[in-house]
Amino acid sequence: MLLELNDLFDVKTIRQDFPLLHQEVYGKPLIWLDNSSTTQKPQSVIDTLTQFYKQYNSNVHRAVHTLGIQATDAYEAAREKVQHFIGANSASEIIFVRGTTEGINLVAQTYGRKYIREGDEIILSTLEHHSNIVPWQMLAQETGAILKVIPVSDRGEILLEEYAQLLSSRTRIVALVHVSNGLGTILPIQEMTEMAHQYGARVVIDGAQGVPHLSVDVQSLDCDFYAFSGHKMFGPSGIGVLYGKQEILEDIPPWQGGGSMIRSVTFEKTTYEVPPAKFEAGTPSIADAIALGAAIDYLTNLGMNNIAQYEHKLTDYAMAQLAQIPGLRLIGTAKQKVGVLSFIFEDISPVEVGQLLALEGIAVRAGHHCAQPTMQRFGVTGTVRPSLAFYNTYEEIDSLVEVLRQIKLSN
Ligand code: 7TS
Repeated sequence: MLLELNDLFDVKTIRQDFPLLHQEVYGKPLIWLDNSSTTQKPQSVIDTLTQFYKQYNSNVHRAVHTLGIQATDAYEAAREKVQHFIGANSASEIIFVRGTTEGINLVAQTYGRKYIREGDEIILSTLEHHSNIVPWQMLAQETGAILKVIPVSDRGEILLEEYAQLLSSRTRIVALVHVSNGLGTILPIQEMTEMAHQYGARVVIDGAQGVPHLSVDVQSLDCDFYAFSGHKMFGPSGIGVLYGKQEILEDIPPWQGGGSMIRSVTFEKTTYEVPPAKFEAGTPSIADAIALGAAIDYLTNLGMNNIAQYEHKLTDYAMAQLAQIPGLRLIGTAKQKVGVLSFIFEDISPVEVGQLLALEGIAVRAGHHCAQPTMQRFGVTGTVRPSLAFYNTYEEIDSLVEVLRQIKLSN
């Protein structure tokens, strides 16, 4: 079976594209299992960044000279790559932001401020990252709106009947994570969006952990907004995307004011650009956006369906291996999940396990993963969280399991 998979998806060759993976830590080969925090970059992304600064560094949208035009063309070409990658209808629905966090704050501060009033309801799930909780809490505090939370099962799956009960004509926004960063659960976004739309609510998706692992099509999901981060999808940090439906982006006010987002300015009155420029005040992260385009080229070349298929098998293998370690409790066992392998040992703290793994060259995150309500639901303050990407191997899982067995034995 291993051979068949390797034929399909040649991980050994793929790993050659990631220079950082080939190093030792404490004399052991680095095993990068902290992909939900951030992913490593292929050479093509690194080269795209250097090439920009070496050959055509220039500001965008305001130059008449050659390099300025080159930079603008590359920046706008990256926008079109994002558009096609997530199946948006038009490039003007793609706003470059700093990351998922900024994307969600943008929606809360524009759509939210325009439409949310006292007594309106915003529905979230138990599985949200803090960046899809706090901006809504801040909005609720300002406006008098009420937050409602969808509970999850012991496996970490959304309880759809409970969600249906929470929806009403008072629901204005449903904000959901596509894939939980604490548990790996994939939410049934299409179905949940359809349910929300029956009540006229807008749906905001936190796609930070969706886009790196799944083939995403915003038009078939039919969500109103979808936010994600470049650094979690093999691109640079400091760049991310907010997708919004055209008619909504046209309707809502701008967020930050400044250069590039205006049509004309006088001291009496300013008129704004149309989207996406309306939401991109100031000089953007030009090189990072272009390099995000290179990451998308890389992913497209591998094929998101191939990636999802490989990761699915690797996840099943890892979950089965971890489940056999005595005293290990897996947290997050949804049927539909990506390779987030949260667990605890009842008698060793997650941070201690993380530190012991680090001494063996194995990088995982240990703690609450900025998802404290998720942790609380499972009665823990944190977990050890190995998280997979397509460049991880079966051998790396075997090493992880072996080290964990040793840690358990010697504690
Ligand atoms: N939403 C989810 C689901 C996330 O996993 C993260 C980051 C964010 C939003 C925020 O993304 P940012 O790029 O704006 O910071 N998650 C994690 C994590 O799981 N470990 O470190 C960061």
